[in-house]
This record gives sequence, C-alpha cells and structure tokens, in this order.
Amino acid sequence: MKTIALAGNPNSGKTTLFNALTGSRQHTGNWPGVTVEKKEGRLKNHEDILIQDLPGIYSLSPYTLEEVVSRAYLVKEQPDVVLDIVDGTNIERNLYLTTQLLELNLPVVLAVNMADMVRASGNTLDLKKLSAVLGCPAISISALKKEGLDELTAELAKPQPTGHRPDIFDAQVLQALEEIQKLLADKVPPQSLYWYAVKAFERDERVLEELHLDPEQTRRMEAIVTKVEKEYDDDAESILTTQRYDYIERILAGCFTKRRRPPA
Ligand code: BGO
Repeated sequence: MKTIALAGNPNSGKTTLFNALTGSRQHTGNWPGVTVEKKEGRLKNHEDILIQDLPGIYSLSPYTLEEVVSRAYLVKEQPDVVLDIVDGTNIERNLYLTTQLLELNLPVVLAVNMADMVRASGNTLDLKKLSAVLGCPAISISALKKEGLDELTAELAKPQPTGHRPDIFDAQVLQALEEIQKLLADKVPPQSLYWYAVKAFERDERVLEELHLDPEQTRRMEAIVTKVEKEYDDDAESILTTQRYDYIERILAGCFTKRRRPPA
C-alpha cells in the first residue's frame, strides 16, 4: 500500500482537497494519545493508495499538538509521498512549511490551491519555475471547483523520487549543519539525518531529549550553535526562520508576478 501524507497550513483547503480526492470512503479516528482528529481514505480509482490527512500546521516546530503529531508521523512513519497543499493566494506564508517539508528527505508533491482566486486576483505564479527551484512537482488546483485534480491524481499515482534539497541556508549555517550531522550520524536513521540536524541546531527540546546526547556531545553541539549565533547576533531558531523567508522571497521574485494596476 502506497501512503500519501496530506500536509498544509490551516485554511489552505486541505479538508476540501481530502474530500475531493477520497470521496466518501474515509475513516475517522483520533491520533494515538491525543484528541486530534485523524482521517484517512483511499485515493479515488486507486484502491492501493492511502491518503493520510495530517493536522493543519504552519511549521514543523514542537509548539502545538498539531505540529507534534504531524512531524512525528512524517519522521517516524516515512510516508511514500508528502502532498503539500499551499494556498496560492497566500503563497509566501504557506511556502514556509514547504521549506521544512523538503528537508524530510521524502518525495514532495506541491498542490497550489485556490487557482480560481489566484486567477481572479490577476497575479501570476509560474509553477514550472517554482517546481524547478523547489525540486518537486507543482500542480495548480482548485479543490473547491475541482480543477486540476485529475492531473494531481495522476502525479500521485506515479512513482515519485525524492527531489534535491533546495539551497535555503547560507554557508555558515550549512557548515554548522554539516558538523551536527557528523555528531548525530550514528544516532538517527540516515534518511532523516539532515532534518534532525536542523532541529538540533534550533535546540528543539523534543529532538534533544530523543537524541540522548552525552555531556561531551552536548558541549560540542552547543559550541557549533553558539558560534553561528555570535556571528549573527541572533538566536539559532530566528536565524533559520529569517533565512527561510529570505529564500522564499528570492524564489518568488523569479516566479511570482503581481498584477500591474492601470495608472490612475
Ligand atoms: C469556507 N477555491 C476557493 N475559492 N475556495 C476554496 C478552495 C478553492 O480552490 N479550496 C478551499 N476553499 P478548508 P483547511 C468558507 O469554508 O478545506 C475554501 O482548514 C465559508 N465556510 O471552501 O476548510 C473552502 O481544511 C464561508 O471556505 O481548509 C473553505 O485547510 C465563506 O477555503 C476555506 C467563505 O478550506 C478553507 C468560505 C462557511
């Protein structure tokens, strides 16, 4: 059974898309140990493909129950594909989560939703370019108007390779992440090593707890992180957030065009 995890921001149209892709054949329950709704269903006309709906989230931080549930599923269960739905009318904010999903080393398919509203706004988004820079397929859809869903279904049914990891961080941060990966190499599954390194760099408490670093490893980790913090005069988590938004701004400059207003 191929499993597709459906991830996206709250209000991106995730429920509408889940219903459109699975029809009425859904199973609803709770995620283990928490009162967060868990829904799964079979992709229409593809009995062998399960769509696992994840709670709506803005990032893979450990601060809300929804974030904890979603990231635990993605990292531990390793779905075959992550279907990332983004609101095309709010692309900058929505791509923040995308930058994090692309670090999981899982194949990602991007569904850019609200195509009807993007069209009506007069703005244009070049999805070919977006797909090329992100290293994953990007498909324009309207979950509400049921546009682009056949193309999306066909993409989901194809074997999906893991794309390249986009160049989000600068040289100093990448150097630190390299060093952290060496430190963690025998502690985490190799396919998730980069994701763990990013989270350890951010001093993510849940990840640090899980890693059980000894005092010497903790000292070395701190030395790597504080060196970068001193260079930027900022805390590690904010450094990564800033660089993610800088990256999104850079890529959107190449593929997003705002409607030109006629002169008054
Ligand atoms: C309301 N196009 C448009 N125009 N709207 C869409 C599309 C699309 O492609 N896809 C979804 N929506 P959810 P999450 C609503 O409910 O699926 C709309 O949180 C309303 N409700 O219809 O719930 C969708 O699961 C009253 O809108 O998102 C929904 O991710 C007035 O986006 C909203 C206006 O979709 C969120 C909208 C009583």
